[in-house]
Amino acid sequence: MLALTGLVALGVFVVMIWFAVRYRRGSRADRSNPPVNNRVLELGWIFAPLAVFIAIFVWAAVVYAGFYRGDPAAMTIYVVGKQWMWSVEHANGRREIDELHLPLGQPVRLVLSSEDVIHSFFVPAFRIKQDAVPGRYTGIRFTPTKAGGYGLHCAEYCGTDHARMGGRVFVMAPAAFARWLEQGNPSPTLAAQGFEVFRRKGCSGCHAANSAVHAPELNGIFGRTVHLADGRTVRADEAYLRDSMLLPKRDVVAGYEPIMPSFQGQLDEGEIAALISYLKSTTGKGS
Ligand code: HEC
Ligand SMILES: [Cu+2]
Repeated sequence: MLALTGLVALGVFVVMIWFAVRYRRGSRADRSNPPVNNRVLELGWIFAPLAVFIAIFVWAAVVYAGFYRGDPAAMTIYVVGKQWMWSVEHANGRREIDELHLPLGQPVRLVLSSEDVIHSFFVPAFRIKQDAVPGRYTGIRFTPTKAGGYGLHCAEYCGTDHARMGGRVFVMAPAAFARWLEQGNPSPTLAAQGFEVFRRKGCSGCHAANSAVHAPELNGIFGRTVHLADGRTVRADEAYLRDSMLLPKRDVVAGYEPIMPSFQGQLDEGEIAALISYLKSTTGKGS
């Protein structure tokens, strides 16, 4: 891109300066019979840039689509924005604030949410920027390709300390990352925390296999295709599972009564992430 735009700028300036000198007032240039029409030249300057711009568009669109494409090999990390910090939760239960450690060369997918207002997760060096929106999940996928420390910012004005909301992303060699992940981490895995929430909040009362209530079996739910009472089919991804807990009336599973209560306001973002991680673990698909 730099070479291309540099070349065009150079061409424009060379011709501009040359014309300015040659046709300056008082110069002896030949001004008789100036050409008024040159079809080849006109077609050229219409279609050459058009082709170049379309090629750049396709290139950019492929990169952009890659941010949102599913990738079974990607490691899922939950990121919650709140006034005014980023809180991060890894699958093994390790948490960090205003820092994000990543293994080199490993595809990662961030699942973003917000506790209050809209924030935007921005790592300029990675060219990634994704809004964290209250009430829903957003996600972005990328692969860190270079070890080092990089600036992390909030790119959506979110109140008094918006400018200070940020931190650093550290990309480490996989072995160093694995050590870091285990280091000083007394907490159980996210999935284990989710299992605990599942019992404590009474989900298991309805969803356990031996329950008297007619509720769907949730083992292996993640990634499954779900048929809904209104005829739609959806894929059970993070956003679907989240909505199933907070807005159960919206996507009622075919063959069941809409008796599940909403857990809106009763689960914080950490508990929701833990529950989803637990439901995923029953599929055997890891984090
Ligand atoms: C009162 C019983 C009850 C409780 C408590 C309950 N659920 Fe449900 N749940 C249901 C029923 C019935 C359905 C199916 C109808 C529907 O989709 O609303 C369902 C649907 C779901 C679905 C969608 C399942 C699918 O196959 O697509 C998920 C996910 C879910 N529940 C998770 C939970 C979680 C997590 C909790 C605890 C925070 C919980 N439920 C608590 C009864 C319950
Ligand atoms: Cu913010």
